[in-house]
Amino acid sequence: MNRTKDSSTSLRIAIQKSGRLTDKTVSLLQGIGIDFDNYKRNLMVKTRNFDVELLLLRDDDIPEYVQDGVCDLGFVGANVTYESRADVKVLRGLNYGKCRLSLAAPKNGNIKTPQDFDGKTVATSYPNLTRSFFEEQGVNIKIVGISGAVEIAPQLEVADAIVDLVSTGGTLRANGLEELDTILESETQLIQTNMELSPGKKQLIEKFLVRIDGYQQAKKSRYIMLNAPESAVEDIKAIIPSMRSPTVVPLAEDDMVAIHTVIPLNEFWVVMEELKATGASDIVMLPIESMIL
Ligand code: PRT
Ligand code: ZN
Repeated sequence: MNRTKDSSTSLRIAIQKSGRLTDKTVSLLQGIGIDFDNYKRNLMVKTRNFDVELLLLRDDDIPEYVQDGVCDLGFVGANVTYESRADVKVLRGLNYGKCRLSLAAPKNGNIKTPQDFDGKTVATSYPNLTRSFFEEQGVNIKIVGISGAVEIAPQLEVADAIVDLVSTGGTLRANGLEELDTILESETQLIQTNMELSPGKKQLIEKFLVRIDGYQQAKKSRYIMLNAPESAVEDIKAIIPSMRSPTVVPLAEDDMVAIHTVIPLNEFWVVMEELKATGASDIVMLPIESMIL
């Protein structure tokens, strides 16, 4: 079946109106050059310089809006998309809004493994993911659907244990619960409708993805500049895990050069220490706005 719902040429993108994902999603969109304002007051905003309309929604509604083609793309947590079972394509994992959907039970109780859940009552806002997990384990549970404050359910004796999102684990600890196993590792994803899109929209999505990839790469990288004796250049090249060969520029001072290159952020401190040992000095690290490879 060739389902089509493609009345306009602008890409329509769903983002969370107000919540944990909003600021980072808005920063990402602005970081890839999509210009808009008033997103806090309106449900739909037009962008100025890219043919995109943003629809501001509750996160729970996003997978379905994308599935039905009301929106072409959406930014939403994997936890929400997988729980919804919406028929959508995942285009990118976006490395923010990270959390995990975990099993937890009272610390001083006798539930310690998924098998110990057999015959127990489990409170969760994620009944579908919870049911599938326990079915796969061959464990019989009763689910109590709760939409908020799931972690107090055991204290209220509404349930024996819970399945909920965890990021630092602070909420579980504060409620005397122990994390036992993980059902899903989640992050914000860019999802796309499976409805047939016009060639114009497909092209826009391609452009959009190139920008997102550049933005993501830039976030993980730093531009570094340093001065060094010319005699150390070969040693320095061996240390720097550069994308390509670094730029080496002679300095006015005799036998000194400036070296510029890009390195992965997570290698900066180790690389910096090794560089200093070669005689490098004046090492400067700068964030990068975007990077098109
Ligand atoms: O109003 P709307 O429906 O749009 O928003 P919401 O209230 O349903 O969701 P929101 O804004 O709270 O979260 C949006 C998304 O952020 C989630 O769907 C996840 O993908 C992601 N995310 C990342 C989290 C967390 N981390 C998180 N820690 N969502 C919720 N939590 C909650 C969790 O439910 C628990 O109550 O934080 C508490 C645990 O946190 P820690 O740090 O104490 O472990
Ligand atoms: Zn929600």
